[in-house]
Amino acid sequence: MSVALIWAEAHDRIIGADGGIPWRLPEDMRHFRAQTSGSPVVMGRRTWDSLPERFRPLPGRTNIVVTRRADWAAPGAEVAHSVEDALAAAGDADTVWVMGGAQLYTAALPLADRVEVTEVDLAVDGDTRAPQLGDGWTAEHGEWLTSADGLRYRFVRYLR
Ligand code: NAP
Ligand code: VY7
Repeated sequence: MSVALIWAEAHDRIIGADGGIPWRLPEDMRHFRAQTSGSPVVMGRRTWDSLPERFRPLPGRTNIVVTRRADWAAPGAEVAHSVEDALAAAGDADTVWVMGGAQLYTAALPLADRVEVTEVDLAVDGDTRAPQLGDGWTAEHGEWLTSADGLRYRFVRYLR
């Protein structure tokens, strides 16, 4: 099984603010949906809470939520109490996607062989940052693109 991480980051690796994502980039949401469709997704409980209710669970994917709370449950969510439990819940899927947030990325990074980063060319305040990948990764950089709103972004794939 491949363990893949996927996030979108602004300048200074900012990925979140006040429990949400501090920009709107529909092109990235489509990229996220296309990448993860048909595969299990693993997320931290705060990221589950950040999804608008009408998108929970994310359709077409087994949604596995990691929490330390013994009594936590939500309709459409499979509960796991560690990253290892979450990967076991993913069964024999080819790829399991860790979709955030920062706590989950940090916990899953040692197990990951692939990271899909959307770089957003935006300086924005936030309170949550993506982890630094460290050495040993090979990067493939996509071309810079411009969204319908005028925001510049590109897709970068890291493999090891
Ligand atoms: P998070 O990683 O989504 O969730 C943290 C929670 O996960 C913890 O409070 C705990 O839940 C549980 N948890 C963490 N580590 C655990 C472990 N080892 N074992 C068991 N449970 C564990 O939270 P976050 O780091 O604060 O990230 C949320 C922010 O990131 C939001 O602003 C969100 O919008 C943003 N985000 C951005 C992107 C992006 O691509 N830009 C993607 C996803 C999320 P309990 O408290 O229930 O025990
Ligand atoms: C998380 C949403 C958040 C707010 C409103 C709608 C990359 C992203 C994430 C996480 C962007 C989100 C959504 C978007 C996905 C839709 C459902 C509605 C779907 C990540 N690169 N970008 N993120 N949804 N982990 N990595 O926007 O979701 O997939 O069906």
